[in-house]
Amino acid sequence: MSDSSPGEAPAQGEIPVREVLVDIADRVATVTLNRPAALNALNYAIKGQLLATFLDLARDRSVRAVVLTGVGRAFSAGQDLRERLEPGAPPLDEELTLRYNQIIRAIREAPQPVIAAVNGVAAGAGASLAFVCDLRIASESASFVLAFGRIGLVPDSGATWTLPRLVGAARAAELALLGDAVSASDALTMGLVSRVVPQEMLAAEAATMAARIAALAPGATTMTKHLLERAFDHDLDAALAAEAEAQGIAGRDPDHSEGLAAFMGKRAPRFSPD
Ligand code: LHQ
Repeated sequence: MSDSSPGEAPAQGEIPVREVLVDIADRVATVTLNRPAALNALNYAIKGQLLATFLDLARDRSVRAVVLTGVGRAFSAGQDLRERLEPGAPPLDEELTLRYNQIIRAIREAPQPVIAAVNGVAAGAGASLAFVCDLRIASESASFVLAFGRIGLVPDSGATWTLPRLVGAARAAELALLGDAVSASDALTMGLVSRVVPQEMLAAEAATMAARIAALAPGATTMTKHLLERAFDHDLDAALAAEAEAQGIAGRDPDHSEGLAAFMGKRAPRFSPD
């Protein structure tokens, strides 16, 4: 367990033996990338721990929201490029299939909404990680860099799928092909993030957002996440049908009765108490 917050070093006295720190409190999991000396570049250890963490969290129904962030001045600089130069480094298609793609799917398929609290630069697959989250908030010092082209690669880890959905085809093409850094304020303008806050406010902002989500009815929240994911793949008829099916399930959930009772009683609802 760690008390570290976005952009802050682990608590004094704590030995940062893990590349991914996980703190669970009040139904919220905070997952923190912890290789600050390498700008949280993604090596085998961090990728393995990140996948294991999200698979574990998916099974933990007491966790209702997840915050993903980084220690230090970066969210993540993407693939650890030094690791790519090691003898025996696997081919990139294998690396993606065995590691990155599984992490991306685990975040996407997680029952909990995942909030990226982008505390600094997010480059390459580090940007892709942020893009696949359900919500993105950024500190004023955050930036996004589609750095793939600079090293002769294509955007990966879902970025060719997520980015056009987030910012539209024209901006996605410019970001992917030119690879210019996008500042936090430009990211806000183009809808790549939904909020920008001063660095010192990022942890509190993410925690408040996560706590609000954690207080909602979990079944409906999970279904809302997954309905929104399908928004750009469905036609209207399919979306209406999917909403009706999900609403049928939500309507039979005791949390709906609790919500109605709370409204009528002019009190706050107590959804799915543990
Ligand atoms: C790093 C890295 C890094 C190792 C900074 N690795 N050490 C690729 C292949 C395989 C499969 C799947 O997918 C992918 C997708 C990708 O992610 S491709 C894109 C990989 N990432 C990049 O190309 C970004 C490389 N980094 C940068 O361009 C810069 O470092 C950024 C713009 C992130 C930050 O710039 P600065 O603020 O000027 O920091 P810096 O460059 O001085 O870096 C600080 C340290 O972090 C430095 O180490 P050192 O020992 O010299 O202090 C860097 O070497 C290290 N670092 N990124 N990806």
